[in-house]
Formats: sequence, C-alpha cells, structure tokens
Amino acid sequence: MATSIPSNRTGDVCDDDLMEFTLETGRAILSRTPDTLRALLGDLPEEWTMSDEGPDTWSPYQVMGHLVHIEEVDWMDRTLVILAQDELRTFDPVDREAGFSRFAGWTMIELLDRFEAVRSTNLAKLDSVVTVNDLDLGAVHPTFGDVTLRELLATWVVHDFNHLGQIVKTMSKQYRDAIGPWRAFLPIVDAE
Ligand code: NI
Repeated sequence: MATSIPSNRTGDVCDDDLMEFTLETGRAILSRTPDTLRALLGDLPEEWTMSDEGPDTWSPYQVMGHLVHIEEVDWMDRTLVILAQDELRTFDPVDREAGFSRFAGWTMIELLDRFEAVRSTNLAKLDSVVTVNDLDLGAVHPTFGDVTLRELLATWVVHDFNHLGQIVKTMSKQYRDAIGPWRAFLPIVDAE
C-alpha cells in the first residue's frame, strides 16, 4: 500500500511551512551576503563578471553596482521614513540603474569592499533603531501603496537572494553551448 503523502510535501512550499520574517532570521542572511558575493565574484576572470545575457540584461559587475547603490539609498532610508511616522511617509522612487554610472570604472573588488562596508553600517543602524515592536509600522510605496516595515525588511533579504540568483544564472548561461547535451538537465541556462 502506498504511503499517503502529507499535503504539505507535494511540491510547492505550503503556506504552513513558510517562515515569518524576524529580525534574527533576516539578519542571518543580510550579514553574510557580502561574504557570499566576495566568494563568488572576487578575483574572478572578467569573462565571468562582465558578460550579460543579451540586450537589457545585467552582467554580474552591473548587478554589483546596482546592489551598492540600492544599499546606499533604499533600505535604511525607507526604514527611517517608516519609523518617523510623519504625516507624509511616502517613499521616494529609486533609480535601479543609477549605480551603473555612479560606480563606472570601479573594480569588482572596490564594489565588493564598498558593499560590505555599507551593509555593515546599515545593519548596525538597523540594530540601533528597529525593535520587534516596529515591524508592523507602515508607509506608502510609490507603486504598491501601503507596505509595512516587516515587508520592507523581508524584501531586503529576498532582494539579496534575487540578485545572487541572477548572478548565478547569468554566469551559467555563458556555458550554455559548452555543456552540450546536458543542457536538457540544466534548466538554469534557459531560465528567463
Ligand atoms: Ni534589485
């Protein structure tokens, strides 16, 4: 007789299994992303770091410029807007590509160093200004409308994952032809 499979083991992660955002679990990722990026990209040949996926896509080098820029202007600025709870607590829009020109000419190591420094400063600030009691405070996002600090900080974490995934995907695609017939087993090289 077949063993019945619990409904939460059938594929997609069931809602019951999903993590709630906490400062502790979020911080566990945020604090290690600089090392993860450095291990992945530091001293890597430029064939890996400067290649993109075609028009309107970003190379790992461009992703690093974006990550540093967003680290400087987005997460803690918006956290402070929420904490202030002023009448007009609407976020300013962020230019996602502003980092490309701002950091033009920087080496990969300089970008990794800058990201590590700004992330460290931001986490120290987070520790000093945010408590668990603040997480349900809200503000108005220019596109999404009402958002909470809990959602913003969880997004900070997944934004790291999103760009790590993007970097790995972009690099994987450089070997799309090199892997020959194994392409059928490696969906990352054909992922959007
Ligand atoms: Ni981004």
